Amino acid sequence: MKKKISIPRKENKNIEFKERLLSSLHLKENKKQHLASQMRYRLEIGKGKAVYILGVDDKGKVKGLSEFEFEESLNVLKVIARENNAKIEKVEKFQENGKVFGRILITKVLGKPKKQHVIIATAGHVNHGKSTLIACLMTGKPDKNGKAWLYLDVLPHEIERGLSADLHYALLGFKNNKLLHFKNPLDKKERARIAEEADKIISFVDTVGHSAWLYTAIRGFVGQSIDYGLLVVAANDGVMPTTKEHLGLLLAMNLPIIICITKTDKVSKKRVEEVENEIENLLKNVGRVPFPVKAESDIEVILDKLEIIVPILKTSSVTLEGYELLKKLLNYLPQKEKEVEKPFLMFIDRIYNVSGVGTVVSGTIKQGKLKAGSELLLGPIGGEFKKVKAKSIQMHYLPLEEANAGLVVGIAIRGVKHEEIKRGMILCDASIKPKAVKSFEAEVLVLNHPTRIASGYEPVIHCNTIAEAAKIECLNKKYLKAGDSGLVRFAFKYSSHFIQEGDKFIFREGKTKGIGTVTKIIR
Ligand SMILES: Nc1nc2c(ncn2[C@@H]2O[C@H](COP(=O)(O)OP(=O)(O)OP(=O)(O)O)[C@@H](O)[C@H]2O)c(=O)[nH]1
Ligand SMILES: [Mg+2]
Repeated sequence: MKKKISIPRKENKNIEFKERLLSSLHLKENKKQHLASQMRYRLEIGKGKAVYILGVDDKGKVKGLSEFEFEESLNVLKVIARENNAKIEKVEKFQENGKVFGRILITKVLGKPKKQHVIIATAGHVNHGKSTLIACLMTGKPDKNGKAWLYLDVLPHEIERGLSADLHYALLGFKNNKLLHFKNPLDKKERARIAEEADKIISFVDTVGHSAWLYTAIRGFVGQSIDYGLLVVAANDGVMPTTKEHLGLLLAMNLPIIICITKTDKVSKKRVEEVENEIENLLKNVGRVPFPVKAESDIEVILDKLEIIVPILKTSSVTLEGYELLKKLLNYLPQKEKEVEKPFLMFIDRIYNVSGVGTVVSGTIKQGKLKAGSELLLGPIGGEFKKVKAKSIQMHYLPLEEANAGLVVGIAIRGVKHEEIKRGMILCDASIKPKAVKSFEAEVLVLNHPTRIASGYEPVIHCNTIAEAAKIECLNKKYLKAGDSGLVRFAFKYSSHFIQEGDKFIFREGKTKGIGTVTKIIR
């Protein structure tokens, strides 16, 4: 063991200080992913090499560890390195006053890394540039003629009116920290190639801003198991009613949020700052911390704090201002915890009839993993679950033999008629023993209501991909006003659905909005 070490005075570039790493804390899925992101960042800056100084605090002060603590920390680093397809190359151990500290060199391993996957839903007022932003990220080219949104809005009535009217899925792929650009985002072969080549995939769920389709936006936020919300605010209009409404919904789902001010090319610098202030005030009022991202080094600071901190970036799809920073942020965005070990479960979002393939259902895998060829259950169909077979699986047009929780997939199924399947039904492993639920109890919070909610009131419930009217019975209070919380019983009006204790949902009717958590299944 060496006696002396010259440790760098502070963290910078590819050097990271860590006082101590505990398996019980730092290997928990969320924490692990944050540390993995941080290492990914250090490795990129160090061109495949990162240096970790163990036993030293953030400020560079030597704290020292016991032999046991040092070995444990080293083991944690090993696991984190593996997440990044990297390994511990060299360990130098030093001693000071009977305590150990050390310098660990981590290097990238060549070969195919583990694929990372993140799902982001866009949010924001109509025409504020959600679809354009995604399209320009995909092509890497400025939107010179204002037509880039056509890569997302492909339905005839969307093209005609220039408005998004349904959810659209898009894909960004990073390989070795570089964004893989599309020649044509509509080309299915190109999509499949990028999905295959990328070591990090971002699936975008592009939602809609027009208030007439609020239910579709909610389906985007609630039904697709999303990891982050990307809220856009156009610099000319500033914060609009839908901006606030969508922000409220993302917060209700407890999602980390990224904000892009768009269309900065259209207004003066002063106006952009005004809008930035407006956004900052809005965030402070809802208990999140705004953080204007100005340089690459800002990204590193916020990566493990996105539950509270909201990065704000200034962008233009005409000049591509802000895109480099946005791409960096997206590349390092930590993957979220997924329940891969549980039995397979997916809520069906869309149903297609594909010629030559048959019935295909799509959605985001909520938990577990699926192997092509598996026997599954689908329903409830008239209160029952039917046996089906998953013939094949695709992700962004790329055929897969197996797919894990968090992936947006299309699954070709056999065993049930196309017309019998509805959005909101599930596809699951039989071990779940699913039951159809007609009635349940929930703890709710009323966000907005003009008067008072009493028993008999019938809002629409949005839970996973389910959207159906349900009758309320107030259990512990006679009435619920805006801002009130209480215990209620819901009874679906028409069908029964697969609902589980702990499920979060949004309920809504006209201007009324509330959130809830299922506390008890009644059936
Ligand atoms: N000048 C300028 N125009 C932009 C920018 N981003 C979007 N636009 C234009 O704004 C209009 C609306 O853009 P979209 O991307 O369709 O907006 P959206 O938010 O997806 O709209 P909905 O999905 O209908 O809610 C289009 O005409 C775009 O060309 C920008 O950064 N600068
Ligand atoms: Mg759009």
